[in-house]
Amino acid sequence: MKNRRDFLRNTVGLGAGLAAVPHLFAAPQANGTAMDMDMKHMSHATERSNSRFISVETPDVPQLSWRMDGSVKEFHLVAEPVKQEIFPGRAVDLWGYNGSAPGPTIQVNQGDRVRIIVDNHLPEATSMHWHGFEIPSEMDGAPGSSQDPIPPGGRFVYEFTLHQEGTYFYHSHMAMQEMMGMIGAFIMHPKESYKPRVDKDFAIIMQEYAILPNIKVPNSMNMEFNWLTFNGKSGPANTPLIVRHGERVRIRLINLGMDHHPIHLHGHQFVVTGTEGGRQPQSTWGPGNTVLVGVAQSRDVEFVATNPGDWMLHCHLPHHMMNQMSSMVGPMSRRNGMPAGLDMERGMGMLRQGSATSEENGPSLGRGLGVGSTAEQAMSNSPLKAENPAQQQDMPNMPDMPQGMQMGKPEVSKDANSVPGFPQDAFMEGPMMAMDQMVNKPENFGLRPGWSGFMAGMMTFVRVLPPDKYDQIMELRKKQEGNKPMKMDMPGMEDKHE
Ligand SMILES: [Cu+2]
Repeated sequence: MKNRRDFLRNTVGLGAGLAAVPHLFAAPQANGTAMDMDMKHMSHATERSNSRFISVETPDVPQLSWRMDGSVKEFHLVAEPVKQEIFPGRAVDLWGYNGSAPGPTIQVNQGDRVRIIVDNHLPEATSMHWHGFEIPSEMDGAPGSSQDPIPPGGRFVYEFTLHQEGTYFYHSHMAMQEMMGMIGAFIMHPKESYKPRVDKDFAIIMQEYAILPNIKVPNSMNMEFNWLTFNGKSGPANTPLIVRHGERVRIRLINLGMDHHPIHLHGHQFVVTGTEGGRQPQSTWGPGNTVLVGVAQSRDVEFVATNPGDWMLHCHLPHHMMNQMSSMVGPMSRRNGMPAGLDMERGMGMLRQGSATSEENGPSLGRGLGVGSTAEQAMSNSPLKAENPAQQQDMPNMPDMPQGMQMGKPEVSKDANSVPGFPQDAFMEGPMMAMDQMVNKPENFGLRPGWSGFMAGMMTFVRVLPPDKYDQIMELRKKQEGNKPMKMDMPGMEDKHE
C-alpha cells in the first residue's frame, strides 16, 4: 500500500493517456458497489428503500464513482478547464473537475478510509482543500503550509479516514480558482442514520460569475456578478427537484463565492438540520422558509412535502434572481434611444484606464452610487423618443440571442414612462424570454407554458407531485437515462487493480 502511494505520488502527470480520457462515464454501478446506499433510488424512487440512507442527488452535476483498493475507497479528480453551458446558448470557460463545475459529487460513509488522487491539468499550480475535514494537517491541502502546491501536470494523493458525517465540500485553495468554479460536494453519510429519515436527499452548490456579454471567461477579480448558478446552471436551465407528494425531503445547500445567499422555499416550512459542521441536534430545529447560507457554509434543510405544486426554490437577493445582469442592458432592452451612461465594461467594474479609486471611476463601480451613476439615472424617466437620433444606433453589445428564445414584448402600461422608477435597470422583466423548449427535459414536464420566462439566476423548482404525475416523470426520466451520466468514472484507473 505504502509503495503504491509513493508510486502514485511520484508519477507526475501521467500525461497524454490520462488526459485523453478525462470524461469517460461509467454505467451507474461502476466500481462503487461497496457503498451501502441505494444508487437506484436516484431514478426509481417510487419504493422506499431498506438501506440506511439514500444517495444524494446533485441535479445537473455527476456523481464521482470510486473503486475499492483493499479497504480504501479510491477516487480520482482531475482539475481542468471546463466548457459549460450555464444557460441555453451561453457556453462559458470555467475551471472545474472531471469536466464539470462544480466538480462531481463525492459520497462516502462515516468511518471510510478514502484516497483521492488529484491530477492538475490546469496551466498553473493548484491545491485541494477538504473543507471542514478533521484530518491530518499534511492532508489539508493548504498550499505552502501543509503541502507544496500541485504544479501544472502534477499529482497529489490525499488519503485519510473520515470520522465525521454531514454536508462537506472540496475546493481549490487558490482564491481565484474558486471564482472560476473549483468546488464540489463531499457528502459523508452517518453510521447511524439520521432521524427522521428522508425519502429524497438533494445537494445544491451556489456559485457566481462575472461574465460580460460576448465574453466567455469569468472575470475572477470582479466584485459584481451577473451569472448566479445552482449546480452550474442559471434558471431556467436547472433541473428541478422532483418529489412525490408526502415525502420527507432534505436539501443540502452549499455556498462558495463572494456573497451570502438567503435561500427561500415556497409553499412549505423547513427546519435547518445541519451545517458545514454536521448534523444539528433536533432541539435546535425551528420552522422557517428562508435560510441564509453564508460564504463557505453549508446548510441542510428538511421538510415534508405536504403541499402539491411547482414551488420555487431560490436565492432571495433580487439581483441573484436575474441573468446576464449588467448596468446597461436593462433600459436598452426596453426602450430605443437610451443614451448610454457608462460603457458595459466600466458599468461592471472593469477598468480600461486609471485606478478604481480615482474620482472618475470610484462612484461608478459596483452598485452605481453617486455621480457615476447619474447618467443612467437620468434615462429612467426621460422621454421615450431619443433626443439625438445618433443614439438610436448606440446599442451596447447585447448578448447573443440563441435560437428558439422568444423575445416577447414586455407588457407595460401606456403611461409607464411617467411612473417614477420605470423602467428598472434590469434585464428580466415580464414574459420576455420564454424558452420552454430549449430547456425541455423530463423534470420540466407539465410545467405551465411560459414558465421559463420567469426563472433566472439562483432559482429552481421543488416539484411536489401527486403520484400519477410523479410516476410519469420518473418514466420519462428512465427513458432518457441512457444519455444521462449519473456517475463519473475515474479516468485512467481501470488498469490499476491490484
Ligand atoms: Cu444570492
